Amino acid sequence: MKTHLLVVFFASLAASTASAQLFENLQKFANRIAVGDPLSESETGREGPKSICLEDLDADGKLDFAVSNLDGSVSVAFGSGGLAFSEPRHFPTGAVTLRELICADFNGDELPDIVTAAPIEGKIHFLWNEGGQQFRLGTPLDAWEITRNVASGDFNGDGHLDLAVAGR
Ligand SMILES: [Ca+2]
Ligand SMILES: [Ca+2]
Ligand SMILES: [Ca+2]
Repeated sequence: MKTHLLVVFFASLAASTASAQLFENLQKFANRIAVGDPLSESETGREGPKSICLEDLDADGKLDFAVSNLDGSVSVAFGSGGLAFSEPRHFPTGAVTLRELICADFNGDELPDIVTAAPIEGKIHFLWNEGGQQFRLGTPLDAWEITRNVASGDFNGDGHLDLAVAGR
């Protein structure tokens, strides 16, 4: 079964008309975008999104999104303005499955990278943003099993992003 993301914009909602506008938006924004690597569907039958980040990944001034999938892939769709997005591109990580992902510039080249947690292998995977809508799978970091959550921040104040990981 395909899993989709539904993009709904809430910015225009007013309290008194929230229900009606939400319904209208659900109709209007039924631009559901299939995610998950279709090549892995028959193999695992577990495609589906687990986590999403919003970021201008290709530096064109339009918001894009990346989704980590149950099938171990990361899907990236590039915004083309308004409600339109490109067909998602799928980047396998080699992980059996993924949980949380975040988008942030971890190598300081001003291009947001994608970091995601692989709970079964206990690894953190990096998709380095090479520009031009290209990502390169990096060497994973060893964490521990059931690593599900990741967060970023500059913990030691040296100007470089650090990574926090939560697992069992
Ligand atoms: Ca963009
Ligand atoms: Ca980067
Ligand atoms: Ca730091």
